[in-house]
Amino acid sequence: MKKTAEESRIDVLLTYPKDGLRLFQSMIPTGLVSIGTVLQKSGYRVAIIDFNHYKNDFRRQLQFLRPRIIGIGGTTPSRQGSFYTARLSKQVLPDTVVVYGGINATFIAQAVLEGIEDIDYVIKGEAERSFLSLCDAIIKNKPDSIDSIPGLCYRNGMSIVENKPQRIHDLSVLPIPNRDLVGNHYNLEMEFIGGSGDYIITSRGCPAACNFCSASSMFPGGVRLRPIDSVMTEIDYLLSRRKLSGIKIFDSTFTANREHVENFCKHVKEMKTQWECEIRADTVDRDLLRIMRESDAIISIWEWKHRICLNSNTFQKVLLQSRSWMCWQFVMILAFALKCFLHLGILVTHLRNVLKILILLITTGTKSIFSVLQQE
Ligand code: B12
Ligand code: SF4
Repeated sequence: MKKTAEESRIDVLLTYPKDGLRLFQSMIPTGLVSIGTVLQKSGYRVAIIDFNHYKNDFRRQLQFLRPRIIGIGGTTPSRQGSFYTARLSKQVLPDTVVVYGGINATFIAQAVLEGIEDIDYVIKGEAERSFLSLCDAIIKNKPDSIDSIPGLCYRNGMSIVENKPQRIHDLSVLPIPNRDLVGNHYNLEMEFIGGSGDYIITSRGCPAACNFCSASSMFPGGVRLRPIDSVMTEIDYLLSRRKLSGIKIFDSTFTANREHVENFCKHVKEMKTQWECEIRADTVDRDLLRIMRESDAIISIWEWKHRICLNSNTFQKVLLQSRSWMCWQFVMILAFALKCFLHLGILVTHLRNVLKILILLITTGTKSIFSVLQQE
């Protein structure tokens, strides 16, 4: 039977922009799905559109769904897609509230609200609870509560108000992300195990604060762990949905807490599935690697974020079982040398750019420099 206009209406539409580069595997937008699950559990009617897997007419679908609130996520490289979604949403449904959030929004909230009028609110940081509070305020008509929502940023006359983001201390309060919200068209090609897999996040945050990485600013205050029961229930859920070759752990730094890893390894053995993860080399030792290996892990090692993949099963076994620990040390030194080499390359590029701008300044004068750069 055809749905009536009121039946087809939803409360919240969450969208994820297209990865224009198309360089990567298709993976579910976990942050959005986590928010969607929390809203759904609180009784809101939620839909998610991931534009990486979308072939319909967005305008027509907007008219059909008529969401009260549209949440838009995305990364820095995909931000133009996020802004375009905001523009289309306001063109079709001018009264719908448009909210932008996620890793890019968190760091440029003020600039977004100053420059993009199609976006009504930005939510900084972890948004499961803040988004729920915003829905309660708008849909249940409690406008007075808006100014106290953590992480919420909005225009107030000529100024921009930016509330302090919320840190969800206890991750056990979050439900397991409901993958049915995004459908079954995701196929994560397992990098090291091979075959098709899926991914999970077992912790938030990172104890390090590398200056090129947003992990510890996005999820500040160190590492928070999900309870192991919840992690295992999620793995069980993933394995029950479809045939998978393995699971990928995509935490910022999975091996930041040794006890967590040991606990994970102990329990994951019972699942009889292979798993892979990327680690920071200085957070593990030989014993921990052995424990991981014995629980069917395929490990890829990052040394100061330059990755050396020990992706051959045999090579890992040889490394861990024989006396070839020296080989491991060698790999670390090699990685460090690689890092120095790359950084030197970046430095040279920067110096070349500075030199180029100086030459332009001298030859063209300051007035025309921007037009010259634009032409270039
Ligand atoms: C899995 C992953 C990927 C997957 C994408 C999967 C997907 N569809 O999301 C792949 C491999 C494709 C990928 C690619 C890239 N990635 Co990536 N990726 C990750 C990773 C490891 C996990 C993401 C995740 O699930 N996090 C867990 C969830 C719970 O957190 P979250 O997504 O941040 O969501 C929370 C908040 O952001 C917020 N939120 C999220 N969405 C929304 C939407 C609304 C409306 C609101 C209000 C709030 C909100 O609430 C959520 C719940 O609390 C993160 C690191 C990390 N640990 O987060 C990097 C990370 C997101 N990636 C990063 C980078 C740099 C990239 C690449 C640019 C790499 C490259 N050099 O090419 C590309 C970009 C591709 C593109 N064009 O967008 C950076 C992002 C930096 C930035 N400023 O954008 C991160 C943070 C890694 C880092 N520490 O530097 N990535
Ligand atoms: S260790 Fe990794 S996740 Fe942590 S801050 Fe450094 S690069 Fe980011």
